[in-house]
Amino acid sequence: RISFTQYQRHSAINDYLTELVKQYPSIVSLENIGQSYQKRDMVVIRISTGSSNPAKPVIFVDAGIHAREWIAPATALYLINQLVENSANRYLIENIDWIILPSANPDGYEYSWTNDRLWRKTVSPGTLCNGCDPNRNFDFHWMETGASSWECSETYAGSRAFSEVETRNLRDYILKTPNIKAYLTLHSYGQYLLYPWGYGNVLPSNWRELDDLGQKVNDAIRAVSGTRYTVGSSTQVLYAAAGASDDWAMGVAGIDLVYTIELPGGGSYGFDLPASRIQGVVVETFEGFKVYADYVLNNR
Ligand code: 0X9
Ligand code: ZN
Repeated sequence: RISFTQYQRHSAINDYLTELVKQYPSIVSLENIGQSYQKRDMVVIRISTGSSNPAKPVIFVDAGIHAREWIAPATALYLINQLVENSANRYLIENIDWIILPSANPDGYEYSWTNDRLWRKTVSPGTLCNGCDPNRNFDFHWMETGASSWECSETYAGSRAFSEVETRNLRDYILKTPNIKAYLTLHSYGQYLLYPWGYGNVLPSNWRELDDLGQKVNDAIRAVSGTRYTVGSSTQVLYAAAGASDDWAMGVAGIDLVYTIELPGGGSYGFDLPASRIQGVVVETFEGFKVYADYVLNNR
């Protein structure tokens, strides 16, 4: 079974998904959305009790866009675990379909296990340096702010928008999937609930709604553990950076509830949160997912 006392390799994540589809075929289905540059499978899990409602809302969650942010895939795995294996959470899948991509940059993730714990990017070969920051590679205000055209930079945006197969796979899957009402992308670290826009100091028309909902999520998380998040637009509370998946999900895919969740940090570098802290983070964050689900249910 799956453990939350340790981090999981990419293959163990996919093995768990395969195990779930065998054990719970009536509520779980898998789709391989394409392979990474090094031919690892990128697998999404759809969790649903099925429905007669053709417009059943979907919440899409991804994790692991940045390789070193190991707590993100762990949090996605716990969400999957709770939605599928804990019958007390049945109500969360009866009226909402969840689609979760727990490992969005598998090559980078594996490289952060085997070669460089602090690897952030993809691993596609360059001339001087390898890899591109997938969260600067999306085609919305690409390369305008907070991104680099130097391939050795940690925020290298790529030779062109969607130069990376991993970001193209994610793009194509989101664009072909109907009824996505919320897009949540898991990162670390810093305890931020970030909404668009991240490309510059402008706000989307529904920013008050995004702010209010973010505050509700923060309240729910704080109530379980005391952990406090800062809520705001990426540009206003963090920094401006264009070409990220969140801005693209809103600006191009047209999803209007969009958040980058920067989970808590720890360890020596912030990204290397000790495994002993996984349990606390995943449990408190699950309370936040419930708030998103309630909101989508009642307002979309
Ligand atoms: O810089 C990023 O890509 C994210 N922070 S991280 O430390 N995980 O790298 C923040 C992205 C926020 N969204 C936008 N700037 N659009
Ligand atoms: Zn990140």
